[in-house]
Amino acid sequence: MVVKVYGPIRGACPQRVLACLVEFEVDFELIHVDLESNEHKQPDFLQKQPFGQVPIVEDGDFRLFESRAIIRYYATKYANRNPKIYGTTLEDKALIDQWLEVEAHHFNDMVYTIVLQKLVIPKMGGKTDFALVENCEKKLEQVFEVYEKQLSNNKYLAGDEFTLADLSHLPGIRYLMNEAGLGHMVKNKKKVSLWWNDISNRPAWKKVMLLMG
Ligand SMILES: N[C@@H](CCC(=O)N[C@@H](CS)C(=O)NCC(=O)O)C(=O)O
Repeated sequence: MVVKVYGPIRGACPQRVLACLVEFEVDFELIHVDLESNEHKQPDFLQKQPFGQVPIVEDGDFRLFESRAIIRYYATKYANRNPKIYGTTLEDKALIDQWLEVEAHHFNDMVYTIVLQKLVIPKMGGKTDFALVENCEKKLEQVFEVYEKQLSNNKYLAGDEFTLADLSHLPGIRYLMNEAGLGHMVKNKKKVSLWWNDISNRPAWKKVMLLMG
């Protein structure tokens, strides 16, 4: 069964899902959703995703939104293909979930606001709130300090295996390194930088990057 993934390939949240599907060798079809023409706010789309956001997956009759719920679903569904990516014990899973929550609430909240303020708002003719950007960059720096410490004692965020917690950071860090012009935040931290080099060189992520073109 080919999984349908709705979303633009450039979107960070769709990329999180694609990285996971490629890791698990799940066949998918990407269905482009044009955010610029507000396709995601039209009644047809809102019927599938009531908040008008991407991504959504359709797997036969089963439909799911929220990128982190989607990656947990596929990591559980295909656990036999890569058991370590979402842990094999209750405690491993709990630690992976802990770092997934850190990614969603400490890391992503800051990256999302920075990208919105620096890239999206000006494109729509609005003005960047530079004080807000500065505040987010300060908070993000603190997050990276925590990561530096964690990665000094562990190869990956949740231990010595690559997990969903690491995977979930790929799209956000890619934005920071590229469009947001904040690559120094990663490169200045020895362990974070090594970690990024490692996870961004995984064949699955490279395939997603090829799709992005
Ligand atoms: N928590 C959601 C966030 C989804 C989200 O913010 N998607 C963005 C693209 S990465 C979007 O649809 N933006 C357009 C909008 O919110 O109107 C998830 O992880 O799936």
